[in-house]
Amino acid sequence: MRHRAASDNFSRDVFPKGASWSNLPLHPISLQAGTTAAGGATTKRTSLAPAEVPHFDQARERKGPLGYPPPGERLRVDVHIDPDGPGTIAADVRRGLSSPRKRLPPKYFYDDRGSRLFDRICDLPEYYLTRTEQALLEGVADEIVALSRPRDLVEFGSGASRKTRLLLDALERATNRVRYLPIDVSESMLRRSAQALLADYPSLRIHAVAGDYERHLDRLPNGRRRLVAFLGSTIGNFTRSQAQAFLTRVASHLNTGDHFLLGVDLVKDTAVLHAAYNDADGVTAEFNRNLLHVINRTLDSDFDPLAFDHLAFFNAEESQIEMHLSAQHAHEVQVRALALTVPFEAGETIHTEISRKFTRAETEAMLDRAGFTPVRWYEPANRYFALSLAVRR
Ligand code: SAH
Ligand code: AVI
Repeated sequence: MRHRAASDNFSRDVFPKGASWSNLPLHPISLQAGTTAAGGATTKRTSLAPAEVPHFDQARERKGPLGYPPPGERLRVDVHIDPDGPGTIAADVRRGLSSPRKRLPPKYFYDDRGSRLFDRICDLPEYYLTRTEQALLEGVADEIVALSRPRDLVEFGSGASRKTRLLLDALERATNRVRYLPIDVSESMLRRSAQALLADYPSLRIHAVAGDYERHLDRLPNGRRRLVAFLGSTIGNFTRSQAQAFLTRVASHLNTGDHFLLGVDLVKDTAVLHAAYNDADGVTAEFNRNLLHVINRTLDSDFDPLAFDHLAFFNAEESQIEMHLSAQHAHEVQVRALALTVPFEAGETIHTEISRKFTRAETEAMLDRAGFTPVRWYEPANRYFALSLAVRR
């Protein structure tokens, strides 16, 4: 089979040729995505209890030309996104924009356009995180596979599943066949990435979950030896207490001996951090403003995203990059779906994201408190980024 070289630029496949952040289409938000799965894959919109979720092993297989079932039969997508349910965009926006210090949760960056913008960020020269983690993983994926020997590879916030490929390649080298279980709030990116993986890995089976990993962990089918990957330092987008609670919840869904692979961005020179979140091409600024496009479309509001400046700086006390959107002038925004008027003073900000930067001691203590025993710590010579492999006690 064809192995995609680690240096291959996967984003070229995901991000259309000739596109730039300024001409990316504003597609309908994935929270209201359609009902048809590409490639004939099974789509379930209903919530299934774990016990009801059939495993692929039980499915009848029709062999494709390579002796494997065709891609459509190797993909299942469960959709657990309910735009009207609790903890969703309407409730979060009402709470966040009514608060004296306005804030919005970062998970709403990732409609289709936001996911593509993030994928673009991953290739920016200033955004060292992706390429550092990728290079690290290239060197250690075989050892991670040997230590964890998974039957299921679970991934939280899988996005374009770029780095996943390094794990899948290592699994193939070890003739360790797995089922891949990505969970991501961006249904369109989840489907696009799954299709690309199915094409490149003819024996891979994917059971994707479009949902919120803060709310839908119980929707992941269970019962097999797992390697759970949470890459890209996405854990840094949680506050300290949210991260601890999340890891504890993850551990409670795992069995003794299951492994957890966590990517964390490390504390470093402020200028390097600052550049990573203030790139010269303004892609991060557009990613930040995309949140307002998402709210406009989803909640019928009239934000002018260009009336807000992108602000990103390192808060050393909290060891976190903070992203804000700062109103250029005093004005009011109507959020019609919520019958809400939101006043802004000139210079008033909406806090859109934190991106915490970690140390080894902090990361391992956090994993330990959650019920994991750290088994390996991998970091490159420049100590920009680390991978922590831990096992559920
Ligand atoms: N893991 C990839 C992508 C990181 S970007 C990488 O390392 O490059 C963060 C990803 O997490 C996005 O794909 C976003 O859609 C997803 N995400 C953010 N919040 C989420 C949530 N609450 N539940 C599920 N997915 C979420
Ligand atoms: C997904 N997450 C880890 C990214 C980060 O670095 O915090 C999101 C991002 N925000 C701005 N640039 C990238």
